[in-house]
Order: sequence, then structure tokens, then C-alpha cells
Amino acid sequence: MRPDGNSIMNQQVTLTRHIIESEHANASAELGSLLNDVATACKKISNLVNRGAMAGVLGAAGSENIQGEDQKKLDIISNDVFIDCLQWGGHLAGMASEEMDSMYPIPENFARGKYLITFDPLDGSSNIDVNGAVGTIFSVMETADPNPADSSFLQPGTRQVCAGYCLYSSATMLVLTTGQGVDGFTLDNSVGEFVLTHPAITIPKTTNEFSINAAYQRHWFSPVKRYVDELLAGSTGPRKADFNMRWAGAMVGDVHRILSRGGIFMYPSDEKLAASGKSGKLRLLYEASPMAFIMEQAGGLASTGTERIMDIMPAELHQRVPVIMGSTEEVERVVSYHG
Ligand code: P6P
Repeated sequence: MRPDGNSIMNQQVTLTRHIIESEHANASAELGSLLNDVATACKKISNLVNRGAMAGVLGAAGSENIQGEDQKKLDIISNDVFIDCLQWGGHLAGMASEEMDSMYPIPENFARGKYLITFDPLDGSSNIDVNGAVGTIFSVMETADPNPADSSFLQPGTRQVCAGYCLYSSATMLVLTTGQGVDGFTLDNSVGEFVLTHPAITIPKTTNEFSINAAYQRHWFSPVKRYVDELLAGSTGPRKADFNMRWAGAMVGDVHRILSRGGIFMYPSDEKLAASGKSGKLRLLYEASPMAFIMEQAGGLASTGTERIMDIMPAELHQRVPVIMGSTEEVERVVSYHG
């Protein structure tokens, strides 16, 4: 054993140790314990996603969620895994999810705590049947109400105490912030622990890579249309540089790539969404807001095009918002075009 208390074998900093020892120590011991329960849920979902067809969990569930989207079996299973892993810990007063019409109160037979969690249990689940990247997104806030209702969750993103995602891809990675920067942990399947592999993630201020579903180009409003046209014009256009495009079909996959090497992710409002009364596709409380917290903590920006996502006061649980987030210089440009 070395004088610093580390054995030669113990080179790995686990999620639990990191929360206790690092700047996340600002997080209360209670939040640390809740995060360990979240990590357990993510390990279980990772195992189901990785076993896929062998576990008999692929395919449609034959039901629709409140979003009007066909649910996959794994959407529902992942939602149940999250509830089963978190409801008994005594840290939560309630849970809200993309897959549940309204909030889930912690049952009377379990102790309640001061936190609320919103989550998308399996973001990008349409990728599941084609073995594409999928993920879990979560956001933690506080409540003084021991008997919370949907309205208790309607807090601006600035009130989040923690946000994170778990990406189930070539590796399973948990990325989180408690307001003290962003850290990434990779699941070491040999011991079943999330290990600190990407401390203090910071996003490059500039980029030559953008993410948007170009199939909707004919519906875009002019600021986004102008911005993308300039990127596509490349070195012969006003940007005088060539750009690359990536679209993972799962926000977690695109956001993680952008955090890792820069980029801008856009799911803007458009004429088709507006015609159906929607201000965007992505949901504020369990997609846009947690990802905005992470982006800002990593040195990026997150806007609707006209306002900071973290400042939005939600009007209802499944509210949708336009999303433009990533490398500062590019987000600022798109916002200026909305000006
Ligand atoms: P489209 C997944 O359904 C999701 O909510 C995000 O994860 C993803 O970025 C987006 O929708 C994909 O939407 O319209 O390209 O299928």
C-alpha cells in the first residue's frame, strides 16, 4: 500500500469515490446516494440493450405514449427499471418520465426525500431495432412539497441540482454535472462499476460539424434555413470553410459527440410543427433542460434560438421546445440570425 492510501491495483476512480472526493462533494451525500441508484438503473438498462434480441426485448410494445409515439418494449421496460431502482431509496418525492402521462408519486410504503427526477428512460429508442446508439437522460431538482404533483416539476432549468445522460453505444458512458463541471464515466463491465475516464469535459468553442435532420429543410423558418445554407455552401460561401454533418437519430448520441469534439445540435421549430401546435419536437424537462445544463457546464450554449433554455419556466410537464445547443460560436451565430 502506498503512503497516499492507494494500492497499486486501485488506479480506478469509481463514480461513488468521485462523488465523495471531488468537487461533486458539493452534492449532498443524499444526492450522491441517489446518483448511485441512477447508475444502477443505467447498468441494468445497458445490460438489456446489449442483450437486445437475445433478451426478447426488441420490437414494438403495441402501445402509444402521451407524445403520440409508438412505444418500444424497451421504452416501457427501461421506465420500469428506473422506477424500481429509485423509488425505495428515500431520496425522491416523485418521478416524471417521457413514458408516463403524469408524475409518479413515491408509494406510501417507501420513505420520501427532497428530490424530484425527470427522465427519458430510453432516448432514441427507434434506433434499438437497428442496433443504433440509444441513451437515458435524467434531471434532478428539489421540492419542499412532500406530496408533489405535476406542477411541482414545473421549475426552470436553472433550478436543476444535477443532470446527466447514459449513452449505450460502443461503450456505456455516464456523463453528469452537479454544477461543478462535467465528468464522464465508462462502465467497466468486468467489475460492474462506472469508472472516471473523462474528467472535466469541455466543449470546443468552434466546430466544423453540425447536426440537424435535413429531411425537414422545406419546413424550416428562415434563420435556420439561412444558417444551414451557409454551412452547405462551404468554402465557396460566406463561411469560407467546409462543414460536415452527422445525425444520430438519438439526442444522447449527438450531444455526446458534440461534447467530445465540438459541434452544434439543432432540432428547431418549423412550419410543420407549428401547424400542429407544437413549438418543437424535443421535450423541455427531460431532454432539452438537462442537456442544456450539461452543455453550459462544459462551456457551450443552449438556446431555443430566441431564449436560453435554462431560463424557460415550464407551462406543462411534457412541454416541447426548439433546441439549438453546442459550440459557443455557432450557437451565438444562429441566435444572431433569429435576432
Ligand atoms: P427525428 C428521439 O426520438 C428524439 O427524441 C431525439 O433523441 C432525436 O434527436 C430526435 O428525436 C430524432 O428525431 O425527427 O430525426 O426522428
